[in-house]
Amino acid sequence: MTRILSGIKPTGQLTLGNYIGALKRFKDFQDSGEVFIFIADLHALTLPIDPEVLKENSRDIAAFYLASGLDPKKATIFLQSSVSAHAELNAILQNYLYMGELRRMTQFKDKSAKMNDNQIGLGLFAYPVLMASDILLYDANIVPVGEDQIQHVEITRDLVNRFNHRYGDILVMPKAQVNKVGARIMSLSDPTKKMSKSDPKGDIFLKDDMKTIRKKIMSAVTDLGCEVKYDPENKPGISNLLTIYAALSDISISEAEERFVGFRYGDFKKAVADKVEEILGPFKARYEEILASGEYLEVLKEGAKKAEEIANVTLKRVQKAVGLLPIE
Ligand code: ATP
Ligand code: LTN
Repeated sequence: MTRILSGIKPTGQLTLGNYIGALKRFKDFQDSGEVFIFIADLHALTLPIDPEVLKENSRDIAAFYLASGLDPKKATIFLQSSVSAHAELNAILQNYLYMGELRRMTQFKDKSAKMNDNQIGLGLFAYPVLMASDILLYDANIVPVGEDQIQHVEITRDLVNRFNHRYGDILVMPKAQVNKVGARIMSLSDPTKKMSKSDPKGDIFLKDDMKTIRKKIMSAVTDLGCEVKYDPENKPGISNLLTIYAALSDISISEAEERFVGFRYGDFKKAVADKVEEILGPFKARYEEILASGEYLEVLKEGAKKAEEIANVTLKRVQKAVGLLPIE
């Protein structure tokens, strides 16, 4: 059976970009494969974060996972830090990715750009090693992510080739899978930049109230001209809104374009706001309920048990392959 794995790091409040690029899609896999969805809390430590904020963000993501339609009977939902095999595999795999290739990672370059060497933690630099460990522990075949994470899955693939070449057929080759529509949602205030939870300008947060969300959409930056047309180069603002509408309606960009022929920008924005409200309204209500009930705690406990069983099998296989002496 196909294994699907993905995670979100609890570094900040989740955005509409996280919802469209990742969260919304996870449930689609749970009837056709074995799904592992986790909260990448160890990854959240790669940049300074307040402990209380980290805890709150982690709870939020757990509740958002359940609100998105993930069913804990079908999908294994867990915290990265509660399965120690992630850290143990990391300790082995860090020897099979090299400084030169890690230094070329776009995420590392972006996040470290404004820091000097005495501020950049080793974890930020070695981020892809832990991410590779997350993926490889579960023999994942498919990794659904937004566009920005493709590079990290690619370096995981390089690692698999290198490792298997040396030790035989030990690790399973994963593949990134990105959305056809909405792999990169842009900021509403600067549509040339990714909507990102750690750079919250022009973001729609999933925890914003509906009124605020509508206001943000109505004041989104648009472009010269008056035609609602998909043209990311010349009309990045309108193209971004069209992408949001199409992704949330599960239609193609050209179908979305057809719906808005002859619309003024203002009316088009109102239709986008209505669509966002139609989808996020019930989703947010479910999230509130789940958070208040505390049911996510039991889900995370059960998830950790199931995840651990599978992860430990892979860990043993890797330990044996590299020559760590088995004593059982
Ligand atoms: P940070 O700002 O802390 O780097 P982020 O908002 O980029 O965070 P991640 O935790 O890195 O969020 O991403 C969770 C998932 O959401 C990943 O699969 C990522 O590719 C996806 N994602 C993040 N931002 C967007 C976006 N703007 N459009 C589409 N997908 C996105
Ligand atoms: N790096 C990812 C979060 C993440 C992840 C993973 C995604 C950590 N480990 C394994 C997929 C598979 C991010 O920033 N979104």
